[in-house]
Amino acid sequence: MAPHMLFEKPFITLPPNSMGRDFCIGDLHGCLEMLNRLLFEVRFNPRQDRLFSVGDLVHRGPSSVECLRLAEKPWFYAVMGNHEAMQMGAYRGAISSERGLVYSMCEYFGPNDPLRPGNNDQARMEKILSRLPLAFEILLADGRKVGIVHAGLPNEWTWADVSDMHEHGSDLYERYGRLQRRILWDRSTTIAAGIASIPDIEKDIHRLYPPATRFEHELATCPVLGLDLLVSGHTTLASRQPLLARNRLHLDTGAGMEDGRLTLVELLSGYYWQVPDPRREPDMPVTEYASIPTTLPNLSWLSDSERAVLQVANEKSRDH
Ligand SMILES: [Mn+2]
Repeated sequence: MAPHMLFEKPFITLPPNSMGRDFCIGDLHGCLEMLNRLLFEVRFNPRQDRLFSVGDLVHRGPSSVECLRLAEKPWFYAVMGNHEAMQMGAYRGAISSERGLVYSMCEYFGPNDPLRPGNNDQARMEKILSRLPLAFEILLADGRKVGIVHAGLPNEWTWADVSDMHEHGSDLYERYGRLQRRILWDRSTTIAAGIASIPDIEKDIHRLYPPATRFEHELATCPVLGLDLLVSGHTTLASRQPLLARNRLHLDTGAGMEDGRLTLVELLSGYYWQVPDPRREPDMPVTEYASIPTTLPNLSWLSDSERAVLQVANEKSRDH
């Protein structure tokens, strides 16, 4: 592994699944019980079916370690999320400690959190983390090419840029380092689609987008070139429903938050299933839906002038 690479293999291609179905799950955030409920509902068969994850297996929910260990199973394929990257950072020393508690951006429960650096399973967890790729490319049985990344892909990058990550030379380090950060943290296309929430944006906006340029480049959600479908998580949908914006499927419906849901989608059919948090609904009733919503939510948090710019930009990009 090159010294600047966090990933053993940043990009992995997989052939069609000739035996069974392909599912994708939104940000898990330690919610193993909710996942198991969904897998039971769809009669998931680990000997035939595959389950893809958009990352963020850990933090918030009660079973982070168990969720991370799913990545050791032969039927489970997860990309790295920003929470896995932060956890890796914590293991490598990017943490602070105060009054016996360890802080990072990892949202620990306290000194007994099993993910706290120095706890028993650290070597095993680090090994799992180091093997998570940044992107999967899979073929569906109908020939469609699907990409999976954690946060998304800004308009200015194509899928060819992503697939080239594993072949870059050192002169491209800065370019691809930038791409890797965006794949883990980006919200530009979710802002453009109107689905990044106000707190999300306030958290990131000053870091990623200086106020003067806030919406200049990011108002249009363009299709990802080189793919039929890009699946990602990271930005929590306030509607608690997945959203298909152009060929970008957004799946983070807030698992780990008390009012959140976990979403499982079957990639070929577009059917999806949702389960609520057991703190709110202890029986965890599963709801099945036959197609993914494509309607953008209302953009009430934008000013009138910003909404007008958004509309024009999206109309322009429709011709791409
Ligand atoms: Mn997340």
